[in-house]
Amino acid sequence: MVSTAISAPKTPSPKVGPTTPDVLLRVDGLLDEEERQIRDTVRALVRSRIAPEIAGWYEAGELPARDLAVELGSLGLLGMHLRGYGCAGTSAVAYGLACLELEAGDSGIRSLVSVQGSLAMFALHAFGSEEQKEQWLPQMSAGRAIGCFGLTEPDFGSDPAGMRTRATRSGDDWILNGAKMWITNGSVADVAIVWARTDEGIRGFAVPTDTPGFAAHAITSKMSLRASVTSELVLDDVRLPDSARLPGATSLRAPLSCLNEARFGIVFGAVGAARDCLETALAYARSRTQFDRPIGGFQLTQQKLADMTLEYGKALLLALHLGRAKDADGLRPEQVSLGKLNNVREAIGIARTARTILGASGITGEYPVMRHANNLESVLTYEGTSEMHTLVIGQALTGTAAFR
Ligand code: TGC
Ligand code: FAD
Repeated sequence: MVSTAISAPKTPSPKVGPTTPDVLLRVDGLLDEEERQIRDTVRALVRSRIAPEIAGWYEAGELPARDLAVELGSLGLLGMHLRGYGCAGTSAVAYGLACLELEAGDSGIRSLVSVQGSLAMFALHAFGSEEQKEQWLPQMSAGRAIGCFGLTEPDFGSDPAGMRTRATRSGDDWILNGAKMWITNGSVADVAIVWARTDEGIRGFAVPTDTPGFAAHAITSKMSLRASVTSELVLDDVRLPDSARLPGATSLRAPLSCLNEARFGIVFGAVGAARDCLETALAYARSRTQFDRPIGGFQLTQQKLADMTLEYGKALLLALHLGRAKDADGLRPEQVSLGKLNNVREAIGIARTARTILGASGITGEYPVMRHANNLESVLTYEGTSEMHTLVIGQALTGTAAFR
């Protein structure tokens, strides 16, 4: 008789020695060869170029943005998910993984890349004329030109529909007047994508920053995102030809659709900041001794490490799920909101818990944890506050908008 017995499934014996969150979660198995390669390349760049310098840049409130842009451009990381015009044309997941690794270095580095590729370059790619694309995209993808994206104003942050910056017709030209606030890359930009109100509705303009009447003032005294350039833009009778207007942008929908791209990068990026905090806390817990034993041997510390690993893993899975869905058939804005709301919130939680494990050392710049925690406060606010993303999800679930 033929035996029908089914052999027992192979159960690996439990791991006794220390492991890492990524090994425990079998992260490598979630990625294909090309994705692992891109991840490893960006991780190596962060380890060799960013990690040794970032604490100093952060403390000084500086970023060598121009040099970094060229280095990031040479690796194909600027506008990497866009096609043509010198851009790499990678998948959304590959772009997300690059953001994850960059933000494991610092949110400011990911911001430089997000604003360049997902906001300024994406706006030109999606809404620009052929002439604008040819003029700006190749040099921006190489990092020879830097872009910024001016949507927020001093009196209109969460509610950009109220913007006061105005573009008025003057013969064949446009005259722009107004101010934009909190603009990443503003003072180092060669081109500013400026959103302005016209008689026909909201329009976008590619403003060369050497145009008379344009000025950018760096915002200093930040306690967060210190290794990132943040500026106020002032437009005082800036005269532009109609060829500077983005012809495909015909309403607020245009800038809001750029935000989806940058928010997607943050869904992954926040996971990178969380991972760096978790790995730092793990290493510290293994080496720091109190009461004659490593603090990692106490149950309370182990509970923190286990909970952080769970939330890190769930955030990574959510990011990958959204990335695969984006690559398959695109994401709706509220799906991006799910990822941004959860992953930034959990990354902040992980950073705060990691800080407790490091005790007093956790408040210093010697370790990256407090820097990530401070940065993540900006990440929670920019690209739509957590309240805005909650309301976007609420609107999707109920069909009722509760913004106003
Ligand atoms: P609402 O009436 O809902 O929408 C106006 C039109 O836009 C469409 N729409 C979107 N389209 C694409 N993607 C989205 N995410 C969209 N959200 C809305 C909408 O369908 C409508 O289209 P149409 O054709 O019917 O006219 O607009 P609202 O005024 O009620 O506002 C909605 C709200 C609150 C969700 C929106 O204003 C919002 O997202 N506010 C948050 C603002 C924000 O996130 N600002 C970010 C600035 S950039 C930045 O922070 C960079 S940080 C640096 C870095 O990334 O590193
Ligand atoms: P507000 O909109 O004034 O909100 C204040 C508080 O009120 C928040 O908690 C908010 O959630 C809450 N709130 C507002 N409306 C409601 C409501 N209807 N219901 C419930 N709560 C509500 N912008 C750009 O355009 N380009 C950039 O490159 C850029 N870079 C940035 C870099 C940094 C470091 C920072 C901090 C910000 C940047 N921003 C940029 C601006 C950012 O997008 C805004 O700060 C953000 O959209 C929130 O606007 P606000 O700060 O004016 O806050």
